[in-house]
Amino acid sequence: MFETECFVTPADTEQALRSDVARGLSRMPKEVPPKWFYDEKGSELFDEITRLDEYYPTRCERAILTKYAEDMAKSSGAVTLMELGAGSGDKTRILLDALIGEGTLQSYVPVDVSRDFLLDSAAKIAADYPELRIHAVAADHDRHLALLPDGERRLIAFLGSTIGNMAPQERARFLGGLRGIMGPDNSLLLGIDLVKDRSRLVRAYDDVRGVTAAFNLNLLSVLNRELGADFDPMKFRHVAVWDDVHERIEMRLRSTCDQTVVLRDLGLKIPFAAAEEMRTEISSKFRRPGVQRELAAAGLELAHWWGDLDGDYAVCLARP
Ligand code: AVJ
Repeated sequence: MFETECFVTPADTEQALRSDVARGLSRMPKEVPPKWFYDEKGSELFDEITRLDEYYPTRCERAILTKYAEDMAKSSGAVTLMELGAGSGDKTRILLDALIGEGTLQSYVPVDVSRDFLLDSAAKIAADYPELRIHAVAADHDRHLALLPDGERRLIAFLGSTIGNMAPQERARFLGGLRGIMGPDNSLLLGIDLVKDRSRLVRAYDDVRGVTAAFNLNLLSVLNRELGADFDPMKFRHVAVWDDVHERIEMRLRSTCDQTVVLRDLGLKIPFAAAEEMRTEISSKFRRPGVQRELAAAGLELAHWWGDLDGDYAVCLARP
């Protein structure tokens, strides 16, 4: 079996949702953070997205890990692998196998904000890697970095280019927080989606089958269920646009008419004008010099960069 530690509670999660939504819907433009996409339906839809032809990041990252995992293992020499956003899938296993093959790995610390998903992932890994010490931690990497267990020669993996969901200031705070918990023998492995042809980027977030549209609209069902809201998904449209200034995809939900939405549990009545858009996610895309600068500003040195042949995606290793 495996150890578990829990820093997020249902009450804590509910409070975080309430304050995120109350604050976000009072902003102009309105916005709701993407962390709330991932209820059970949202997680299933995201899994489906990762298999779409248009959505290249997952398969690009998997191919890079498959090709260079041994180099990553040699470069890190990790005794502990900590994964922010616990996988149970093939990418986690590629890293575990390479680190075990290097003869250094002793423990795996999956970290995820969803306790159920975390325990399910950890159980699957524990079954397949009985020799590993597994310490599953239910925590929110936005708030609990300093509480995470320490680890000698630790490799912290933050894959999927999920760092792209953060705006620059948030990234600076997050990278600074990571630097704050990294000892001199720790390293950071980051998945990085790169700037590319605008039409490919938009298609990756607005697929022809409408899976991403369903993923985006599912957020309204989450808010209806968790906050007693009366969003009508038929009165919103999925929008994915490329913001050339900030070099990021933005996903939004556009109101099709003048309407008012009641969020009973927050005591709010929120007006939406026809064509008004509520932002639900940013997915920043990166260039290597910019990544180097952001890591350096956080006190981290870009030590390795493993890219795919088409220049679509990269996985990099950074050290204090
Ligand atoms: C899981 C956050 C990396 O931003 O590409 C996929 C989520 N959103 N399709 C991303 C997502 C729309 C994904 N991350």
